[in-house]
Amino acid sequence: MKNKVAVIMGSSSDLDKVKPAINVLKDLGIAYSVHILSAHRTTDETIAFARDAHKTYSVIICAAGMAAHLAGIVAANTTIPVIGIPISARLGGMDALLSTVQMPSGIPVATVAIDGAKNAAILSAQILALDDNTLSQKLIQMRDDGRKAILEANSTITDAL
Ligand code: RP5
Repeated sequence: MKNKVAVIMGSSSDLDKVKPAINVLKDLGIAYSVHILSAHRTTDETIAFARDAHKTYSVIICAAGMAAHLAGIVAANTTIPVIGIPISARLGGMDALLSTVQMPSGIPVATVAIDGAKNAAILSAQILALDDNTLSQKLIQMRDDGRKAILEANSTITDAL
């Protein structure tokens, strides 16, 4: 499996909400590249990217807001896994959530929460970790760090209030 994730967003205005995904990929040492491509404004380029993606990437993360068709149009043009991040540009992100998650049968998009960029990167890492034991160990460590952070918060919350 090629150890590379493509992160695509529909507009440069999405970047701040996508950065947590990029930070996770960096922290886990996963090779990635970042792209701005729009389902509606660069349709031909987006489809061309998706059709060639299997040559370079193992997973594609697509972030878009409003009528968020980016993940869907990418998924329709590749068989590598596509993870969708609905971005909260308008309507609290419900518009993007439904546009991303409500795919017809046969063309799945693995959709994370509204602005759930971090989970998109973790899910992509879990896919890559299927045949990468080093990455798998890093994910186990990340889970353990999360567990310890909650236990630490639990042990101090009463005294803090
Ligand atoms: C979507 O429309 C983008 O993903 C962005 O979330 C939203 C607004 O885009 P801009 O008008 O800021 O370029 O396609």
